[in-house]
Amino acid sequence: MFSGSVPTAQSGFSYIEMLIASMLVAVSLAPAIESLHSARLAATAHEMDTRLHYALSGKLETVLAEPISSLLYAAQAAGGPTKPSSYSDPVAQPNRQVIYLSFYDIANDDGDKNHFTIADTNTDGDNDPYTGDGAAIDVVWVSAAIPGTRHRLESLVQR
Ligand SMILES: [Ca+2]
Ligand SMILES: [Ca+2]
Repeated sequence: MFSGSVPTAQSGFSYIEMLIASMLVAVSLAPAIESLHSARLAATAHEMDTRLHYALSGKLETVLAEPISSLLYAAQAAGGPTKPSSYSDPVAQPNRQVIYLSFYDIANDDGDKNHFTIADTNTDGDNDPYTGDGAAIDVVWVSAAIPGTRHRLESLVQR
């Protein structure tokens, strides 16, 4: 006779079970989709960061290739290590690259342990260390930065 179980309307998933399963899938997909979106945003930010870094290093290399006399002239014209030099991008340029220049007291010749002050005999009386007898500046500090970002590179140029 008939010994196996008889399929009934109770076998398989009920409508409620299917509904609950669908809701569980939907609820668990939301965080997965959210994390994919976050990962995509992070990758985009990283790509932008990398592009800015390489653009700034290229700018720094260009400036470092300049003759030291030109760097000293631009440093004097800028008037200090916090003032943008003429090698900087125009003010309105997006992701503006700013070049800062200064003489650099690498050997602490004036004994004040400040690299941005220098022993100036001031024999020409103009209080400008870039001119006169004190103009034998051997080291120039060069800094390239993108204001408003963490991008900043520094280097020294020796005569
Ligand atoms: Ca000094
Ligand atoms: Ca001087």
